[in-house]
Amino acid sequence: MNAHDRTPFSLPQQTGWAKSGKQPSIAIIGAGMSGIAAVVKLRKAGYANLTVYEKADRVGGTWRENQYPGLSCDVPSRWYSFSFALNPDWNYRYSYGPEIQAYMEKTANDFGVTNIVKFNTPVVDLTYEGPKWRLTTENGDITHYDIVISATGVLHKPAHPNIDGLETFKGHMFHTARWDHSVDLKGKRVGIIGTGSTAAQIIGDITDKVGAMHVFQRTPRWMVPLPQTKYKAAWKWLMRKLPFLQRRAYQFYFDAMVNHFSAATVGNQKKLARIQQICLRHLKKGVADPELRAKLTPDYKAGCKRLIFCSTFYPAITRPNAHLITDRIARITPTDIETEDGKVHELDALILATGFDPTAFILPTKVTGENGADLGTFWNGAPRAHRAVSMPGFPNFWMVEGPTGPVGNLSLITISEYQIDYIISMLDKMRDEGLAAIAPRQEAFAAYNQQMQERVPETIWASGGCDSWYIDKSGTPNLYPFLPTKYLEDMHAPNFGEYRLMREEEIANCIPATEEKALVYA
Ligand code: NA7
Repeated sequence: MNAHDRTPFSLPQQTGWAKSGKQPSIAIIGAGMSGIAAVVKLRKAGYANLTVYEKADRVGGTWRENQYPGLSCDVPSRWYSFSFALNPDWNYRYSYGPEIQAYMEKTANDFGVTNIVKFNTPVVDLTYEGPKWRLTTENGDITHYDIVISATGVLHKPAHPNIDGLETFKGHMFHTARWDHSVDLKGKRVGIIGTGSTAAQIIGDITDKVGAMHVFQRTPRWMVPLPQTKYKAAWKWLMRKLPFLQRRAYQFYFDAMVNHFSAATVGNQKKLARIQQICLRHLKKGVADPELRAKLTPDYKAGCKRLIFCSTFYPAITRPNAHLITDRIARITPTDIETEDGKVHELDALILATGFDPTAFILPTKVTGENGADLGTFWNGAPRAHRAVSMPGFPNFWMVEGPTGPVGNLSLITISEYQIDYIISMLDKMRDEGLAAIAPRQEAFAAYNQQMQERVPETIWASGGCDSWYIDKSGTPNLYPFLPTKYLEDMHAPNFGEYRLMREEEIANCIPATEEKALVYA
């Protein structure tokens, strides 16, 4: 069956939640892009008993949280769209943050998602009481669900640098994901630590407005120019009148990014060399001063760290008020940053563009699976999942954008949608066969991850000679090492042999009952 075409919900006369004559109760954690897509797709598939928990007061996830100047998406808008809500009205080929946030909110409203979200309600604890999950919110409310879907996103926990004296700084200081809009940076001496995608966009946007921009670079980055275009009204009209053009455009960008950038990162040396040439040409064209250019030239291969798509950084860093500092930071004092060469850089404001904890996923929510297994301990700083969506020992717990899924220069919306379809296939299986729980088999999980582990050395993330946030405590990149199209094909047709398909009797036999469980099922 095509995973995108679902039959309406029907009740089989078997065991499990289906037998009770009810729909499964499903908790979705997170009202960002993945959470919105999950609600829309689950409903379309006939699963309507849905509750979304959101820690903040609005939908949008990363697009709600990140509000820094210059914020934009480096994946083309026509692909960075929900397949069920293509948008003829995108204003730019690469959308800016506020427009994407507005699109997220509009989609959530149009598809009736917003009204089932419990806002300002962080989930602090999830405990498996087979076959249900006990969900506890920060304010102490407890509810039991048949299914939990974690849609918390990947990069949401800001990483703060461990630099001597950081906390003593007396000027304005904030992480890029917690932008302080009350601070007017106009004319100020601004420092920024980090030169990733976020920093590049900020530097490109604000350098001409601030007094001085001090960029503290630990590692230079490869940058591809971003071919930005503003769409004309006539083009939007055409897209609206001929929706197949939107689908064509979606597919065009999908193919272009996967065939070039993804192919390069997973081992196509020719394409990789071509990307490096593009970056070098961009750098040469953008930075005339050989000394500055040398400082901005990475000593590792393009694609090893996530490629930056940005055309505003080089014009900004070459401005007279911009200063690229490559000496290591020695310490931070109340008024300045001192570098190891002994120089003192006085600052009014300090921006921490130091990225995120990529190993958090749903953590710090405490997740306890079968027999008391703790998810944080199970991952131990190197998160792994079966097909990026589930873990052995955590039945009926599914992740969207979980560990080892394809990320990088691609539309995560597409990946999320396939993962949600896959999860729906699992629910259909439960419904059709009256199952009480599903979890991946330990051996299937191990074999899947072993296969990835063996392929990883061929990727540029492992062989490119760099350190990056892709590499976790295991010392290897925590990424899908094949072409994303392979992942999507595999996700299209689940192999149920990889899973423990459990009936209620089996669960009662292996899960220790708790007092609360006794109450719930009394
Ligand atoms: P990134 O890509 O993780 O970049 C973080 C930057 O901060 C990077 O340049 C780091 O240098 C630098 N950094 C981190 N810690 C320190 C310390 N202690 N001292 C100096 N410099 C430091 O985060 P972004 O927010 O730019 O991008 C995150 C993702 O968001 C991006 O990949 C897209 O998917 C969207 P390093 O390179 O480690 O030497």
